[in-house]
Amino acid sequence: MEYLVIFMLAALYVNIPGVWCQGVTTSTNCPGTSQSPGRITSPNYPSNYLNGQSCYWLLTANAGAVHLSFEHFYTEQCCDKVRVYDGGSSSSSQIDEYSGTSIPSNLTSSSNQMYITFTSDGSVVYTGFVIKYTRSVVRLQSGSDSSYGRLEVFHNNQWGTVCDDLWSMTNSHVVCRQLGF
Ligand SMILES: [Ca+2]
Repeated sequence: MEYLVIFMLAALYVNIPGVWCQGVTTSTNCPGTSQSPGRITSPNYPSNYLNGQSCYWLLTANAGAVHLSFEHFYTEQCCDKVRVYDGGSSSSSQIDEYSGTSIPSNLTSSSNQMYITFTSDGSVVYTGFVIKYTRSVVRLQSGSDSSYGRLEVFHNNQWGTVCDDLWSMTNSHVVCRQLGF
């Protein structure tokens, strides 16, 4: 009986592979924009951001990758831009640049860091954006776009590919949901 109880307690603390976990730290030069865990916003959100903003956010996962999903997006199309970089600074490779009203698709970094910037010009302001972030232990690599690629899993401190023996559509659906599709 004692063994059973110990086993059950141990099971509660086992890290189930493939679930989303917290474990991402943020640093920013724009105070108040990462006030709740797992979420960053444009300055003043839900009110309009200000003119002349130049913000950055550095997201660092303790292991694995950083996954972003955009919940809200409204900036001036021509002139107020969010840029996302696949790494720890603006000299890392730029994944894309976003402005306007379309919600960008989900993104996963290839290392454990993601760098985001927001700049606004001297006129016309809107509500800006809300981005949710999580640590991810799965990622797609070498695909032609963000929804296609070779599946990799973070395990024992390194990324590895997944053996496709016995791989099923159900497995694919689970991974797709984990990646936010
Ligand atoms: Ca503007």
